[in-house]
Amino acid sequence: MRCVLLLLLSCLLLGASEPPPTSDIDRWVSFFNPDLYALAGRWPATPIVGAFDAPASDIARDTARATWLSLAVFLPFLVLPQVLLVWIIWKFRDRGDGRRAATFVGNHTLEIVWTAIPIIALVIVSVAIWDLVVKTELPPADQRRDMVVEVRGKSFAWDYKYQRLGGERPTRREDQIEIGQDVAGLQEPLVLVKGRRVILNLTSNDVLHAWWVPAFGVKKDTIKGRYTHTWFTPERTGFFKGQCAELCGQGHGIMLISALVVEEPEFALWVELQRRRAETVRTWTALAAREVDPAALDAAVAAYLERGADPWRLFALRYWMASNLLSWSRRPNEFPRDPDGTQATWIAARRALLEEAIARWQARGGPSTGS
Ligand SMILES: [Cu+2]
Repeated sequence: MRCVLLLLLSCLLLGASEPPPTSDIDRWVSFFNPDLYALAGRWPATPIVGAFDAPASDIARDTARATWLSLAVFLPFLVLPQVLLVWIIWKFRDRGDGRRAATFVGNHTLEIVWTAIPIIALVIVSVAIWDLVVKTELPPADQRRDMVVEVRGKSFAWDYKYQRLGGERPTRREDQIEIGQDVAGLQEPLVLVKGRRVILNLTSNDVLHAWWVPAFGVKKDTIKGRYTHTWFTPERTGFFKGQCAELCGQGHGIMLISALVVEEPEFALWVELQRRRAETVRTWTALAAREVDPAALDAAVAAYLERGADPWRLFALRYWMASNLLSWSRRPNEFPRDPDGTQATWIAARRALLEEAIARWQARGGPSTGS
């Protein structure tokens, strides 16, 4: 009865009508962090795209449009003089008939024309991009429903703190999620909601960095000791890559950024997973040991489940162990290989150990026999 009530409560909280996707752990791990599946080797394989070909935010869309307009207006200024130059060189070439080149000094009409035309071009572009300039320089007036994230650059990774999740629900203290690098030190993606404006407050722990995701159309320096700000509204779901855009040291080239834009129900699921994450650390410590001690694993699983064994908590435990194992297995130098095993079999074996520990806990009768 208690489990059913907890499940109903979870469903209400999540706005979902279905039980948690317990049987589909791998799909959700890959959904929330595609980089973990991107490559069998060390480096994430998803490319950085989207500045002009597939903008994914309001700012990026407007920036792409402004860039194409500028190009269309200013390209003739690049092309026309070159065409004229080639034509004049050919037309007035030395024909060997002794004619001398004519010289001119000053032509007011010509000077007025070649001053006026660029001014008109600049005015056309300025008028067209005025709204975008204002939008990117002035903070949004009404931020009550916005997501607010603190972005912290450090050599050579990014930490994120969700100061506000945004949307209709007020953000509770436990919802102030902090993410950054996972158990294996791999950069975690920033997770955003389609259609929900996000305000980034950026700073740095050390040197200058710059948070740049081309598909969102924003690039902002992070500076130690002060905050810079930028904002945009993601308009497409998907996985978008970027990277540090301020030369910051030896690891600058691998200071990658990934951002995942999801719909509201998936974001609610992600929040629920994050809220339970810290509680899974003990189980992970037991499961990641070179030699798993079944007693220690049983104790860790019991400690976690005794605080609540509803399907969402079980889902969160399985999710984080699957995610951690996958990430951990991508450390080729430190990966604890079985003598004759592969990473996949190692992952499967560890997940089987977890399932056995859960089964033993359930066989013991759950919370009532745990104490
Ligand atoms: Cu850098």
